[in-house]
Amino acid sequence: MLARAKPEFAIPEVCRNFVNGQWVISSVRLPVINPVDEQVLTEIAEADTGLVDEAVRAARLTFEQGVWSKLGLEDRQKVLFRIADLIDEHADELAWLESMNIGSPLSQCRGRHVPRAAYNFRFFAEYISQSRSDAYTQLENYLSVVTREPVGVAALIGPWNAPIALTSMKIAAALAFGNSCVVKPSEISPLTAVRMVELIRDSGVPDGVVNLVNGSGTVTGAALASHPDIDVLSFTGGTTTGRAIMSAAGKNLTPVTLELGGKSANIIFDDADFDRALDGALISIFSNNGQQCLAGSRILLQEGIAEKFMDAFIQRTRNLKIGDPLLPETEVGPLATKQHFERVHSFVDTLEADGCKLLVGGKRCSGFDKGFYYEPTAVLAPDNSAVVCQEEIFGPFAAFQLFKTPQEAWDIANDSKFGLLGYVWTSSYATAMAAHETVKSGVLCINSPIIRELRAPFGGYKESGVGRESGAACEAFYSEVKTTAFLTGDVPLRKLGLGEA
Ligand code: TXE
Repeated sequence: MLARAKPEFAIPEVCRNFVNGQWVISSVRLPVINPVDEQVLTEIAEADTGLVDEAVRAARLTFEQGVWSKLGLEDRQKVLFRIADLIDEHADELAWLESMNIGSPLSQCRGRHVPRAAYNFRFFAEYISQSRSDAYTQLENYLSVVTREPVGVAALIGPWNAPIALTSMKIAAALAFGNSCVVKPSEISPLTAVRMVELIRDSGVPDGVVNLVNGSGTVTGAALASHPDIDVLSFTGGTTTGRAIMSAAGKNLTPVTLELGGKSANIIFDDADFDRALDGALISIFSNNGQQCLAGSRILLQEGIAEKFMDAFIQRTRNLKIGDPLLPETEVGPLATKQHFERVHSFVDTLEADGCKLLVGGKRCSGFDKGFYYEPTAVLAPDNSAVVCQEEIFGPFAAFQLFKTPQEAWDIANDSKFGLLGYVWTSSYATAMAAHETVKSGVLCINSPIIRELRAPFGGYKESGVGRESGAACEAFYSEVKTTAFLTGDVPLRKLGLGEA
């Protein structure tokens, strides 16, 4: 067996708040639990309404002073590239912190999540150098110029399932377009956000431009979402929380983007490349311990390959290496929290009433005294009305269904309150085109697991979200557009008030 990564990096005794360039503690402490041994890993010092207000005021002040918002483009780019470089330099540490905190395999944190965080900063640094403005000359005697300005103060509320990859996207975009921000990581997973904010400070972002507040959703998150001096709010998390945040922000007419849950269909046709589709299905449901919004959690199989596919899938699922996420060979680690473990397991209770057959898993992993280890699970559902086909489980839990015709597959795929991703595996160009025209999801992958192209919008239809994230979508969200009309010719004006009284 390969050696467990040494605990060679430090975990802070308490995760503090970063407000106006100062690390600030508070008396209310919340524990952060290690999902492997269920012990307290560290604590967060919760920011109350007053501290959230201070953070917003610091962001506002720096924004108005222009220390970042008016910095020249090349200087801003240099800082963003420096952040990316620092993330790369500290990649081992960041991956270790992430893995310790949420239980995702270290190999996945180091191989995908942390490099993605660095790439987010590089991508937006490069993107802003290509920004363009529009000018309209069609109206005689006028030149109308459209320019973009930073919008102001951005509230960035992050999730726990892939904190560094997802929260860095928000910070990178907000900063790139010249904004100040207040970041609130999930109370479950603050470690990489705290470390990343230190690196952001070290890279030369002026004090007060990036602030961080730790705490629960109901105290810190709610104070931030309802703050009247926030200009935009970007959130990734659950649909129920998304509704609460949008309502709170709506009272102040604060625009929001919401990246919410999913119940994505992974549709596999008889003519698919069997081995690739099998690899893709396993990756889509078991990566990141199944805790990902983009999971292909409904696997729809055409009848001709269904039996062979399920057999192979079950076999590979049984072979998955479950264990300590710091071990290099681990493919599936523990779920992030006890509460989440219980929620995932609760779906097993729905199977009998819905006529579903448990194929593999469905229980706590044996062989672990401690830790939120859940057996990778697959069930066969008789139809799409089963609870496990409708609700986002957000764990290593796949629900198979069978179909005969492409139309049946599209109907099942679209029979969902969500619409984040779709996956289709086929060798038929016509079937791929039909999927493109029919599947109602914000992103569709043909013959591939998720590929996140940052230039292209990411986000969902229906209850999977509001708005999109990408270069252009973030530019639109994190900036205000201004149209300035210049008079260029001789235009006589109507003369009011010259008539007889
Ligand atoms: O996340 P929440 P939870 C889904 C998944 C999961 C479910 C619930 O199905 O089981 O959501 O997860 C902050 N005002 N996803 O409850 O509540 C909170 O502190 C302001 C999908 O753990 O959505 C945290 O920082 N903020 C997903 C953030 O919101 C509030 C990722 C996310 O927490 C708040 C995670 C409030 N009233 C879960 N309440 C994805 N889309 O990838 C909470 N928060």
